[in-house]
Amino acid sequence: MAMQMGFRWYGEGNDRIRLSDIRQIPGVSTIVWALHNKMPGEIWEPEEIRAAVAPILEMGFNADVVESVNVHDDIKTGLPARDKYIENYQQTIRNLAPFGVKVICYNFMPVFDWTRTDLFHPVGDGSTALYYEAGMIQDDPQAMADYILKNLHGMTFPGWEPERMAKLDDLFEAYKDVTKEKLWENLRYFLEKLMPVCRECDIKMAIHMDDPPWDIFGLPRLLVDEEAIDRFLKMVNDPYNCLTLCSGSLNANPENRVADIVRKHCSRIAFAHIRNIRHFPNGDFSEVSHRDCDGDTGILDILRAYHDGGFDGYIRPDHGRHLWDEVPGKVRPGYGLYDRALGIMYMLGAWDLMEKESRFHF
Ligand code: DNO
Repeated sequence: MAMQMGFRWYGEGNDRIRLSDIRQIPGVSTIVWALHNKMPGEIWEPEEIRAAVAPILEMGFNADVVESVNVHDDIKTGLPARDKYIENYQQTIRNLAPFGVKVICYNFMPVFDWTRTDLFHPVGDGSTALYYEAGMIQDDPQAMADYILKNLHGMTFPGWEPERMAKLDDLFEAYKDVTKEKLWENLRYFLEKLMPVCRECDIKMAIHMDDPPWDIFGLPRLLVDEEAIDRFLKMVNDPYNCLTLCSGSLNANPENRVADIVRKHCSRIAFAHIRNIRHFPNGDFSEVSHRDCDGDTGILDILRAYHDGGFDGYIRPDHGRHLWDEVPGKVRPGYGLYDRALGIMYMLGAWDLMEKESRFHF
């Protein structure tokens, strides 16, 4: 098996990008998809899955990776109702298996998924990108949620469901007593219940890193650095308990050496997200192009680490900048067509060269 290149697509009628556009990007085999109308905790029914996957397969792609099946807050907070939601999750895994799904990406972040303060920040070359202004993430989560929802212009975005965001106070209340240790314990409980089903279905659970990798608004976050990743993999030491190693999420903390983590845990990385970050001295950061020298994340070292490790999982360009006519309202923030396509060509260029060199040397 070789590494497989993926492209995240939000589905027919829910994405301006068409599958026929994606087919023109060289080297993409996998569409990373989800049922975006589902609330966390709901069962994904076989008929709904079939309808979503059919156009993907028809266009000649595989649908091996789902991002994400979101985890209900009762599982994260450890309420008694979690057992019912875990059963639903198990059923969703069973329902996905006949469609060839191999990896489920998910996250265990309390309340918020990824967090940015500016979705269309000028990069300096006329394009815009997602931006994090450290000073702004202080005490008003509602203002941030409102800002993000407004800039989605009605587009769905997992983790930012308007229904959930409308109940932010209740959510914060629910997490009030959830310490970091409790959250770890709830994650272990969840995964231990899933592992037998994953083995039976040959589907890997691949946890996404916390983005950014530190506590925000007083909410604990777990998957933040190498030590936490070591703990996570040891805690449920099963080949089906894997990582979605997101280079940009981790490297939002410049101390995180992503290439070293890849070298250490390559066999447990089921899904690689490649994104480049540029840091500013005041703690702000901007997302930038995939080109190594445009940011500080070390994209080439990371790709080399995957190549040296014999990586045969799935990889995708993560966010891209918004280029050309990708202006607010016309593009899902971070998920335009052009910069992700450029990122793919950059990654495949480096990868093909490494392949060629290794064939030449041995
Ligand atoms: C951001 C994405 C995340 C990711 C989830 C996984 O663009 O990388 O939203 O999909 O955290 O559950």
